[in-house]
Amino acid sequence: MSRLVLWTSTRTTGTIARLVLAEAGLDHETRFLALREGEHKQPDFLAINPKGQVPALVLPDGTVITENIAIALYAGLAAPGSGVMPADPVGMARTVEWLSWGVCSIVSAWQPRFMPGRFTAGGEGAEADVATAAEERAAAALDIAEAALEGRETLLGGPPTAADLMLLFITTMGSLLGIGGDTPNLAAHRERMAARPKVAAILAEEGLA
Ligand SMILES: N[C@@H](CCC(=O)N[C@@H](CS)C(=O)NCC(=O)O)C(=O)O
Repeated sequence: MSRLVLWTSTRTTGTIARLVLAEAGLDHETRFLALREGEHKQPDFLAINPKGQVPALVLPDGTVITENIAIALYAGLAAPGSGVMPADPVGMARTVEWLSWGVCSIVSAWQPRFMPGRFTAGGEGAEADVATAAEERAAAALDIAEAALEGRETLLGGPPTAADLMLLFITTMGSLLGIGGDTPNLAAHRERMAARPKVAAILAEEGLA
């Protein structure tokens, strides 16, 4: 294998890694798994990523990198001029700060919204309460990004980074599902990011345009 291989699934957090690799300009092959069919839990894929999750990036020497933040760091260092990960220490720290916010405060916070039964022992109305609380937590976190974008085109105020790509994914999914991401600055940010040619192509392919 001489190219990078990205294992992903459409309309999942694997899309973030797809966007990052594309904007980094790293030559790679994209392989899709059907999560609904459980392909990510089959032995062949578990041998690649024992977590049974996408994204997973396989390097030509067989090294496997999982977790969006790690993949973004790899892409930034492998394609230093691309800007997906700023080279200055503060810029890099800020980018990782936003990436971590995206994974922990939004993507993870949303999970109980979609599978409330996994987060409560039950009782009348418990699942609805869990789902509502999840949505409220994520909405409060999205307000942080809305405020940060006041008077700025990107989260760091400079060229777009991996953090902006993650935010684009979050607000695209949030808007699609009606659970946030449509406040003025977030909507304008999404529109700007979605107009980038490589981003637009991926969003169109995944039915997210
Ligand atoms: N912390 C991971 C999250 C990865 C993740 O949750 N992937 C989901 C797709 S949205 C997945 O593969 N879920 C299948 C499962 O956990 O069974 C990251 O940021 O990459």
